[in-house]
Amino acid sequence: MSLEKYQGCLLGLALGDALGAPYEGGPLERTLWRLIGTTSKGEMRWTDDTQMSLDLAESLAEHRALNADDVARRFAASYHWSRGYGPGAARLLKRIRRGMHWQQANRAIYPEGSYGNGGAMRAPVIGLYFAQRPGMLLDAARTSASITHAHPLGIEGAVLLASATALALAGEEPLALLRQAASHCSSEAFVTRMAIAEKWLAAGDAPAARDVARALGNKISASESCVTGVYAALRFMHQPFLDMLRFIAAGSGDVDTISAMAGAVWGAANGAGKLPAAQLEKIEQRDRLMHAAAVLYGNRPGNALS
Ligand code: R7I
Ligand code: MG
Ligand code: MG
Ligand code: MG
Repeated sequence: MSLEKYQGCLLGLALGDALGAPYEGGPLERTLWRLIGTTSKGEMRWTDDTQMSLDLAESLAEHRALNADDVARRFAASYHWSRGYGPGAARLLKRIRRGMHWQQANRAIYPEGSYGNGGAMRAPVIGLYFAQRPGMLLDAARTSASITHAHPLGIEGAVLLASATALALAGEEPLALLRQAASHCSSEAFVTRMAIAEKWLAAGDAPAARDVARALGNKISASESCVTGVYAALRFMHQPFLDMLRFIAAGSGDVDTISAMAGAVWGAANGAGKLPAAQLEKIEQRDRLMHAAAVLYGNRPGNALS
């Protein structure tokens, strides 16, 4: 556990998001991002993945606990179409903003809750904050996801990313990390994919990006993206960050989110100092990201100084 690893995680998440965003979606979305993907100061913009991670981090920092009502309010207040939120998430956040309680609003969109990857893409923040409280981490991951992603698969994705992040902070090596993270998976969709990823890592295989996307997924649903993100982080854990992002982009699909998840786990393992400096220089709101990481680090339960 070090401040540098906390900053590596949040900056890695934001960099993965911003560098992956130009590859997300079809021709229409890519054209739109060429128009809105840069700030007026020439910085790289990030998307909903980073916005929701910051909202969650800043709420945890202020309340020194997971306060679901406050997190929901922050998500809704931050909503802006130009961050590229998922379609259901956009409708949900507008309802919360109009005053509907999140518990009622999210069931009004999808009766079983959303199984999109939006709950998992911000779960690394839960891994950071509860890194030294394994007994609280899983529950917090579930609660934080259920605000917008109450479907069991949406929640399972969040549990996977939160635990993978905490294990990366603790310095676990790829195969051991994967096995421990897999012990928290229960659905066939996740268990089957984690077993494939474990087999590849154990054998030292390096399947092509397209084959990984086909076997582990590259879509907007949690079950078809989270294992891919974790696998990419572990396969490239001891290789350059940008090689990992190129690999994910070559698999196409939900590139910003898979890169954000992989970037967070990779950054938690390697620390901010290993992130590519030129790209880091150009990311928007870098100071806010650094500050959020520092406050999560300082306030985390179990920290002797908190
Ligand atoms: O999961 P979510 O927040 O989207 C995140 C993605 C990331 O790629 C971001 O980068 C951003 O681009 O969006 O958004 P949701 O709308 O909750 O879920 C994503 C999609 O999954 C939905 O738009 C639906 O297509 C699908 N989906 C469902 N479809 C039917 N029934 C999710 N849950 C259901 C369901 O219960
Ligand atoms: Mg996004
Ligand atoms: Mg999008
Ligand atoms: Mg995405």
